Amino acid sequence: MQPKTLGEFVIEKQHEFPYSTGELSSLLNAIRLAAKIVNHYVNKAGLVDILGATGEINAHAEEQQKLDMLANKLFIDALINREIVCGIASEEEESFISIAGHNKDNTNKYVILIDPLDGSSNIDVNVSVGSIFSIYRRISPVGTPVTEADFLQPGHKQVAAGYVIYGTSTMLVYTTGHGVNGFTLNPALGVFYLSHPNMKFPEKGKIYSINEGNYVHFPMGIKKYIKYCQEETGDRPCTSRYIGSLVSDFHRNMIKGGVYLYPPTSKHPNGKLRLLYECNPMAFLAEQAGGKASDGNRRILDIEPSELHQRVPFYVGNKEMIDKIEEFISIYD
Ligand code: AHM
Ligand code: MG
Repeated sequence: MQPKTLGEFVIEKQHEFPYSTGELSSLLNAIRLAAKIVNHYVNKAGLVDILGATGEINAHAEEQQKLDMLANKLFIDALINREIVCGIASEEEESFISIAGHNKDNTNKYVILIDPLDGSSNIDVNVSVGSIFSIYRRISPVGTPVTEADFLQPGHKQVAAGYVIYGTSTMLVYTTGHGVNGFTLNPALGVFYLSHPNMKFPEKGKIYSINEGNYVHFPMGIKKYIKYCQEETGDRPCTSRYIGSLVSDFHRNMIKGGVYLYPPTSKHPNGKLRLLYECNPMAFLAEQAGGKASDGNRRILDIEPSELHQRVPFYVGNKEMIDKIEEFISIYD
């Protein structure tokens, strides 16, 4: 039997939301379209002039890559054109965009936060990158311009979250709080098919993913944890795998079992990853797949955000392994 398409799946699952008006389904369909458009360009990188840096610096004082900026524009355009959200915040934009402010008739109730192209240091070398999205119900009144508070909600309030991975194949993986499902793009047809239903972390994990080049700057608990992973005992030593692209590292670890770590370093004393665009959506997916996400002491999804581009230390993956990381942090830091 032909597997379900993403479009069919979204409609079939609409009943999981009581009083659903179909708005979230339409939004997921707009993301599906944006993902296909970005995929089209990512696949052409190298053939057209979209590799390299723009010469501009983004909201985080990092060099912007051309493909970063293009993906940002493509996502924002796809969402604005379909008039399906009332506000957008992007890792690449200084401030949020209020769509309700532009269009008085906009009665949409969802805001979306995106990291349009994550892992951008991998773009020029043909290694997997991804897009991440996170969706909330607005808290300000419908029909008025959105406010920053609509975006600064704790992660446990997310209505849906997911990522697109542009890898050996392109996949869209998402959750609406009823498990995690993965869809693979058939590039010949331009259709996503359900290929990974009900994704779960294996109970035991063996992979740890961390930029060990920063070792000397890690907190003592993390240094000790890495050594613990390398010891010849029980189900260890573990395997080290690090792509440097959160989406790809997370995706592999969810399928094979492992953890991703980005601790505080001297360069990034609060960690490098952004709570709203990267950590919250991945944490929601992780929990829905039986895993765990922590900043070392707290559940990521319980953190009350204070600013749009806030960074946090991030540990995500197999529950047992994250428990161990928290234990090491509590003992040594
Ligand atoms: P980006 O959003 O600028 O691409 O940065 C986020 C990325 C993650 O995908 C990745 O895991 C991490 O930064 C890699 O950082 P580093 O190069 O310091 O190891
Ligand atoms: Mg990113």
